[in-house]
Amino acid sequence: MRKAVIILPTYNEAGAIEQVINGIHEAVQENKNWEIHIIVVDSNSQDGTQEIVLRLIKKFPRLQLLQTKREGLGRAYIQGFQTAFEKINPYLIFEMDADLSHDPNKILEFLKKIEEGADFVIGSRYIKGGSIPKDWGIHRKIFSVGANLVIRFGFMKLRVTDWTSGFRAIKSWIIKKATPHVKNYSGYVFQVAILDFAIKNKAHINEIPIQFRDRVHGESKINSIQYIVQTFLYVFLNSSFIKFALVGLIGFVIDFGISYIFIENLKSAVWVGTFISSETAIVSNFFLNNFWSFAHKKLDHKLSAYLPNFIKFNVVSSGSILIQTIGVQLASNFFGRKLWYLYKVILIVFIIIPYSYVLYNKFIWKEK
Ligand SMILES: Nc1nc2c(ncn2[C@@H]2O[C@H](COP(=O)(O)OP(=O)(O)OP(=O)(O)O)[C@@H](O)[C@H]2O)c(=O)[nH]1
Ligand SMILES: [Mg+2]
Repeated sequence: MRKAVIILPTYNEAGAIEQVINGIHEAVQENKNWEIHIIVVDSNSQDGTQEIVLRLIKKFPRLQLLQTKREGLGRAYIQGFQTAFEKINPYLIFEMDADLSHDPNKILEFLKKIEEGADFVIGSRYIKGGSIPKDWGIHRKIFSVGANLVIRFGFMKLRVTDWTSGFRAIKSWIIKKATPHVKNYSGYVFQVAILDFAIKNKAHINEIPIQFRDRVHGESKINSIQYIVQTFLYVFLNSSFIKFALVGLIGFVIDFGISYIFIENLKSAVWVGTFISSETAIVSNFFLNNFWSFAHKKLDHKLSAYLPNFIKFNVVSSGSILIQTIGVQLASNFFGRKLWYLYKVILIVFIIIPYSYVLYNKFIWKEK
């Protein structure tokens, strides 16, 4: 029988924790394939949460309590994972809120997805069948839906719909591998970091719908402003797509700057200035992408890897130039040439950026 550990982080959840633990036991008792343990990671609650858990431990032999300092949700999870590995050595770990927002009856559905081959199952509020509470205020809805959209588009990983969900089943190998990366994220952003790491390490991700219920007891621990800032910063610093777009912008400045120097200051022929500047921008883009945007898949340090890929990069870049040239000309013919710069911006944002990002990922910085 495979072992799974459900980690329940708690801070002042005395009003809910007993019902959560009872609910989990009821929900999983039918299952024959998994030996299920629970670790409550309590960060020094002052409302009697620990006393309730200690009483329940007498009834449930597979329930444990880990007492920690209050250092944020991410820290609590990391400590919970470590205890799980040391004491139980499970095949699978669940993350689950302890405030009754997550329905224990979904646990078997998560397990089924794992049995079918998933490595990382997310309980999603944003796929068909999933939901957020209807009575959430407009601010909270916008915050939750908006944050997920920013993350999805920021990483250009549209198929994962719920990045911030705290109801998940993750295979232990992923958590072990991810620990050095995520251990610095002590707050809620930890959830985004571990999922990003799992995707970059080719974990098989799957989602099941969950209906998120509002907490009935106790108070929210989330600090929204801190959470938004940390999450956006994380996406900004870790997204290949955003780095790739910035590299494009740097390339544009280099291209324009060198052209200007050659054509205006040195009075060279226009084609000479244009050729030198665009090729310099291509070379700089190639290396910035290799060592920064796509650093996690950078090319082998050999001429035989660099040369053909550099040629492909030139072909893709020439394609961009061709698309722009033809596109801006055609649009000008149809709509008049006055707004040529607008056509150019639209083409770059909606065609050139996606076109080159997809081709780079497919042909140059491939998944290894
Ligand atoms: N151990 C520990 N648990 C925490 C900490 N912060 C939050 N939690 C727990 O993590 C879970 C999720 O936190 P919540 O405050 O419910 O956050 P949320 O679900 O995003 O927001 P609401 O449900 O609206 O309050 C709950 O079980 C909390 O008790 C912490 O610093 N340490
Ligand atoms: Mg909650």
